[in-house]
Amino acid sequence: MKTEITRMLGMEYPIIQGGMAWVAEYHLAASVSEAGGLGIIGSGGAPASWVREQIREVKKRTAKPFGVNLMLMNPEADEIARVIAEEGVRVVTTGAGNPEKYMTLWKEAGVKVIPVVASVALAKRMERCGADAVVAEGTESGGHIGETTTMALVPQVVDAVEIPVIAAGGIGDGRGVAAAFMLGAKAVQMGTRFVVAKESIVHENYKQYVLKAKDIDTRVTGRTTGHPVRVIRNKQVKEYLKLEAEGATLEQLEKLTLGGLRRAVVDGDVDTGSIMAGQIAGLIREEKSCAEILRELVEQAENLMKGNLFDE
Ligand code: TUI
Repeated sequence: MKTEITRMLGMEYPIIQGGMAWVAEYHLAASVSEAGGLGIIGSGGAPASWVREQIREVKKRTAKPFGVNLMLMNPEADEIARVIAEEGVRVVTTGAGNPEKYMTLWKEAGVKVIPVVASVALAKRMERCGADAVVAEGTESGGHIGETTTMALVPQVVDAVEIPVIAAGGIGDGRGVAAAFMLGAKAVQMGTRFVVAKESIVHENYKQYVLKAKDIDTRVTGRTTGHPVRVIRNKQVKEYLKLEAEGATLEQLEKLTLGGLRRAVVDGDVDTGSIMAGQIAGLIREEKSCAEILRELVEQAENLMKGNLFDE
């Protein structure tokens, strides 16, 4: 499955692991890269010193390419952008904003820049300022999301830009991978599938929530605050949505979610924590190693793309 993206980034398979805050640390990133995909360290809200350590830990574990995701609302985003350039990271993805101001720094350091976008407008703008590719992320995704579904967003972004497009949101197995290729994507990015990888350090309680989730179990909090975030429903989400419907202030709402992702991922507090996951959680039933996940994805997608679509 060689594509423009596997050639550009030097990995075996066109599969990129999402840069999930608190989840995408060096164990997961190194395992995905070592298995032939592209592992990503997720900076989330972490300090720049943490990101530097994580990069060095991945380098100790694999000689294969890996990337770093810069979450642009991070208060240390400027420092992290410099760490990425200094440490010779090959690929950077960005989320939750517009990374334009870091473009020159990264291009001069030879870093491939792949902004995550949720609209055609931002994809075009990113291409104009020198992005090497974009991830078009549909609203099925977990965490901070846009409005448009993957099915509708990906072909529209593909038609709007010349650079290669990577599809994300709602992809959980080889059928999703093949479908993304049919929409014109040159690779996929998957988050939820890797949350429950054997190598993922996510608390067991969190993994169980993902593994037991049904198709209708995610909710979007923060639609009224301008920061919509998809999570698996729990006690806290019920309370949040009730307050939001009653017109609570941003301050009241933020009190509920402050530190919520850490509580869920690290402490396993699945009652008051934020269990970020995509709508595809309902499809994911088993914990598997990154190597198994990648092998199955590729095998299933290749088989489908050979044209073995129908019963007879
Ligand atoms: O960034 C993500 N997903 C994330 S970031 C995150 S950390 C967080 N934690 C708690 C609360 C909120 C966030 C969790 N999940 N995905 C990429 C993504 N980017 N999705 C949507 C966007 C986006 C949205 C608007 C990108 C740019 C944008 O507008 C930029 C502009 O200036 O026009």
